[in-house]
Amino acid sequence: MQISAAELFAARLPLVHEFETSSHRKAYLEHILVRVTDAGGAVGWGEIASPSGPYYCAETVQSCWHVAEHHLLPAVVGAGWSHPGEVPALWSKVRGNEFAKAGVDMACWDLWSTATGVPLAGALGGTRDRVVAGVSLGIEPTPADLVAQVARQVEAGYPRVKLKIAPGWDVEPVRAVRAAFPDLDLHVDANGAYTEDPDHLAALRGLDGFGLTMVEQPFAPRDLLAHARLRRVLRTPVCLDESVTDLHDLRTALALEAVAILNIKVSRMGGLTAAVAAHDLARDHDVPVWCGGMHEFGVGRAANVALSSLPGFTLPSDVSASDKYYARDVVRPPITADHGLVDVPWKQAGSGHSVDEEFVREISSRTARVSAG
Ligand code: OSB
Ligand code: MG
Repeated sequence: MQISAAELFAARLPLVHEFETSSHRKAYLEHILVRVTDAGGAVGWGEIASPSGPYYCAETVQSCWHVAEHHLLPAVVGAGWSHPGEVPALWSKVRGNEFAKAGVDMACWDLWSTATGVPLAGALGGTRDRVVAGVSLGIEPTPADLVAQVARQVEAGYPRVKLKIAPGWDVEPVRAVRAAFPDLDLHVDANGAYTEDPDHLAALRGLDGFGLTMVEQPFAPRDLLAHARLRRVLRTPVCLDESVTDLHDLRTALALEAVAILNIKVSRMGGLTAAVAAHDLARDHDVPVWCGGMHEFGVGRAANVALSSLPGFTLPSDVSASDKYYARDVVRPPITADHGLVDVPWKQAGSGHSVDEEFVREISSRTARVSAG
């Protein structure tokens, strides 16, 4: 396989409901869509779902654009490869920049599975027909607002809800949600906002009695030792997100016993190739995994669904329907959920969703093209 040209689109979609995390608040998202073509005219799409600012990780939309245009695509365009698993080796000299890598890696998987006529889920080693979807809810003005948001999602059929927490927004809102929904599969995600200060540890201990499925990324990404220590004092399983950006991180976390559950994000791991490898390693260590999201548009969302069909993804994934976030998605059909279940498209080659290219061009403020020669 040989990619003859690649295009980048900085595409913007408004969010149907503003989303607030421990670090910031947003009303629309701008993601970079990657379109690759081979000499035969086959097309593959990927999504660089970086947040705009460097708060979740060090990358930004601008840094991803730069790295994709000047470092990743020049390494890939014109190069020969026979399986997408070989693609990351083409940019092995580029350190970090996982979100940028993920979008290009994803486009190559989509191209290859489309061109060879296999469903993306099958190409990745998936086995499930349907994926259980969970939703992620941001910080709301009051606990009552949050309970109302949870009620909406439970009514929509989602069986698992994750709540963003931050110091000052933890025990009280979780108590309110738990009181309203005693049996709901509920977990919390702190995006690294806590430290081992006594106040913070008291709040984390205060969450331990609510029967949460996990507490996700309480401490800073590099602080694996604090996560290992917390595991020894909490009953609630500790899940890692930001801490694990590659297989080395995961091996270290496993050796330190800092991880009970792993959130695998295609973006954070640098692509589908790495995400599958992380799944395999976690599975070898009996660590359950689930697929996290970055509020992906349909391109990245479809890749998340395909990935979630692998056998180690035994916990609900953040693969809610497109319409939870966007009134109109960039793919046709959009991703839909029925009673919290998303069908894995096994009948079509590739991701099973085609990109509405006219719409993508309409919502893009910037494009770039890299071609061979
Ligand atoms: O930590 O999981 C996270 C969104 C932006 C940054 C970090 C996170 C998230 C989510 C998104 O929770 C969930 C989704 O895409 O459905
Ligand atoms: Mg998270």
